[in-house]
Amino acid sequence: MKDLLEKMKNGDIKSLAKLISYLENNPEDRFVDELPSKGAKVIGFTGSPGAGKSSLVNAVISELRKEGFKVGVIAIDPTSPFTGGAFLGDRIRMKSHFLDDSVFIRSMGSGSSLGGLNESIFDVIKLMDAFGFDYILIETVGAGQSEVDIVYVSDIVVLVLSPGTGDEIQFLKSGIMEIGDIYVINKSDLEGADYYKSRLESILSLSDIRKPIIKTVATTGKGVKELVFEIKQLLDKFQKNGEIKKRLERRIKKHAESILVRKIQKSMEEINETENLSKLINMVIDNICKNK
Ligand SMILES: Nc1nc2c(ncn2[C@@H]2O[C@H](COP(=O)(O)OP(=O)(O)OP(=O)(O)O)[C@@H](O)[C@H]2O)c(=O)[nH]1
Ligand SMILES: [Mg+2]
Repeated sequence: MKDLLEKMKNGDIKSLAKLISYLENNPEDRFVDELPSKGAKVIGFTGSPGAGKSSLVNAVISELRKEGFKVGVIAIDPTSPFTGGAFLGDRIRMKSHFLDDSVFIRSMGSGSSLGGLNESIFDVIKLMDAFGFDYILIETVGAGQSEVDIVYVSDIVVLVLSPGTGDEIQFLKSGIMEIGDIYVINKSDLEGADYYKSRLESILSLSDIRKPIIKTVATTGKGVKELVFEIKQLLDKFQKNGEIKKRLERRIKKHAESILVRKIQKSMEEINETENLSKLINMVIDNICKNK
């Protein structure tokens, strides 16, 4: 383990991959907590299935690479039968970066305890940060709870929309609109993109939401430079006004919560007390303290 860590710190990407696998199987081992942060920026990409998240992440990687940044990518790999094909699609859309040593793409299963995200995502982010990636891009599944939970792991959330889908109404109802810090209207080469943008603006003004809206064509890279610029501007603003720190604290709390929930669930399975509520609670607490 020490060996792997040393190698990883020296930029060995295979050791990073091995450590991630180890962590996924041994969440109790907290060695990552000792690793110092190198200040990687975590950007979440969320939105409807097929909106173009993978294509956009791919284009953002290209833009960041042009500027010499190292980029780590986490693609949440859906285990649901409805979206089972998406993972392969994600990898195919990002394949132009497979031979680039400064880009590392990792898939992760979607979780059960923490909504749509796997608990180990927190540690994978820490490892990627310690490895020295400047940016860590996370793509969510595009359906369900992972959309909402992305907010707990990201410094900034990019919400990817596409014209003609009507999903903005759905997002508004489910609170997803609020978690987006930047809205992207992708597929803006399609007919109706301008109409979609003005409709979006009027819906947002009714809800008093004021966020940057950027039009992109992920497949050609159009608008992506502007998006990256906007991301950097916002990161800078959030750094100065304390928002990044607040979000990091929220991330740590959520991580602690997910570890505790898992411990509680495990204890519950081990204890056969069902008659007395207080006794059960005390036994679970004792058990957790004992197995700390
Ligand atoms: N015309 C057009 N097509 C696009 C654009 N961006 C992506 N697409 C296409 O839209 C389809 C879905 O793109 P993906 O990038 O896989 O979308 P996604 O949101 O990652 O999809 P899931 O991961 O399956 O939810 C693909 O056929 C892309 O080529 C765009 O800007 N314009
Ligand atoms: Mg995708």
